[in-house]
Amino acid sequence: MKKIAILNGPNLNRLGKREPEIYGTATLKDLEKLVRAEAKKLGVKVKFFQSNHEGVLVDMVHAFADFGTEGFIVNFAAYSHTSIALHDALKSTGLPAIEVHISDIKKREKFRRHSMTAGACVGMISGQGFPGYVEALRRLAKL
Ligand code: CA2
Repeated sequence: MKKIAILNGPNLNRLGKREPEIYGTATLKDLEKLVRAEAKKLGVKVKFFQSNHEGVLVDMVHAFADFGTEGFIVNFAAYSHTSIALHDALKSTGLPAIEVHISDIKKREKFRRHSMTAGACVGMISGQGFPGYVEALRRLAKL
């Protein structure tokens, strides 16, 4: 069974609490339920992890890779725009990653329009809400 890790970055544990016009009203737990349901259909094993700390996310990219993960879905949130460390961590695994953003980062503030980590990914899905994660899982399941 293919193993995929889903990593979420800073403040995504606050989903559903504020800014529903941008991120919707559902929570990170709701996202997990949605993705788990799709994983079941696809016959894929999924692991979820969220942290507000850049170094912890780097460590978890390494740990998931070392323990047999075959691909990543990443939403490093604000670190997507700044983190060479997370870019390099993904690259260091040699594994396929798809970056997901709930909102459309190209249509938001200038500082969100560039992703530092997308260059280490085989694809990016932005602005599709939670279904973006489901689509990313489908794509990785086919690789
Ligand atoms: O659209 C996305 O998925 C983002 O990665 C979300 C990040 C943001 O920094 C990126 O530019 C785009 C923000 C994470 C969640 O922030 C919240 C803010 C208020 C209430 C709940 C979550």
